[in-house]
Amino acid sequence: MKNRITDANFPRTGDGRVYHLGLRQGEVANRIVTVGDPSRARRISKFLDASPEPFVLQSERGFLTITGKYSGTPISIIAIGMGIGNMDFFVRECRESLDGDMAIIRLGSCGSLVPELPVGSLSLPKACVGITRNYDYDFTAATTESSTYRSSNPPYSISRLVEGHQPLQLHLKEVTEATRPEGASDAAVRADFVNASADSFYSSQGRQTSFPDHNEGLVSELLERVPGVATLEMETHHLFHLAAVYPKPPSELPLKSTASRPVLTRPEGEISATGSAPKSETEQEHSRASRGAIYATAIQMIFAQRQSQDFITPEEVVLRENWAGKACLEALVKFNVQSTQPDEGSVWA
Ligand code: R1P
Repeated sequence: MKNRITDANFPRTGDGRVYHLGLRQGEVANRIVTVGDPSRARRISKFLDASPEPFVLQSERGFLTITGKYSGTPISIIAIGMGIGNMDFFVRECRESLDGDMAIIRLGSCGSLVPELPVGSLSLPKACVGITRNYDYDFTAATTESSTYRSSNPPYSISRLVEGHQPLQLHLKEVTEATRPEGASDAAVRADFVNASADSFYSSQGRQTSFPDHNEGLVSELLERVPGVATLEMETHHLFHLAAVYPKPPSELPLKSTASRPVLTRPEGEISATGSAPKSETEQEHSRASRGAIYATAIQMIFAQRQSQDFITPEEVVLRENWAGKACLEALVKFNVQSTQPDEGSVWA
């Protein structure tokens, strides 16, 4: 950390940069594609307009932001690494660096639990559950009875469902189908499955290691308890959860051709997103409303098939990252996000 931080509640540098992503207002756009892997972000950024030259910021904590324009519309591609914690930093710090609505698509990899999604397929989950390790369970216990998963103190907790933004999901599916490349003619593109996001790649995804994780029956339990669950990864549930607890977006799809919602403005004297955090509950509520809604969806590339044990090849990864990456950019720029971000002073101006 090189610069002095001015606020312990929501740490920022004196020039308005958030603590972990390193961004300040004007460096992140209202439309965002988020990925785990920085090389995936760089690959997708090749589709951005050449002018203005995309802005690139690698934060000290490893977050990579690339902001430019796609077909003339500002858009950011942000690599966040892995896990719930990093998704939390990403959503919160971007939200506080932007006014207006946000539309976020996570483009990630995942494992498949069902034959309908072989390696190389794409799944756009309609909803997610979270799977978390229960630290109050006695992991040193000798055995795990199958009934333990449904006991009052199970080793893992499976959350209730949270939905993504369905109009954005269906719009992205349509764009993905329309941009299918040669070489992927037989790849399934599904928008009818549920995803499970786990807090570990190993234990809470039912993988067996030398640790006593008491997870032998976890995947069967998940399939039994969550109708339509088909994929496992680590971040999408938290993205959907944070979007769902923000003021609700309208249920219809605000495509660019449709009438816009009125722009929410700040009252006289309210501080901007780069100022200190509001303190009272009313102020916080207003601050959320004035920032706008969060539209969130995801597109997942099946890298691993947990039944057949197949794993994707590097060539198949490149083809799918290019395909799905371009589809995310196309879908987002056709999405009528209410931006109150001024172009003036921004990196895309
Ligand atoms: C694990 O290998 C990582 O891959 C998946 C998981 O969610 C986890 O982050 O997603 P990404 O490919 O986007 O990182």
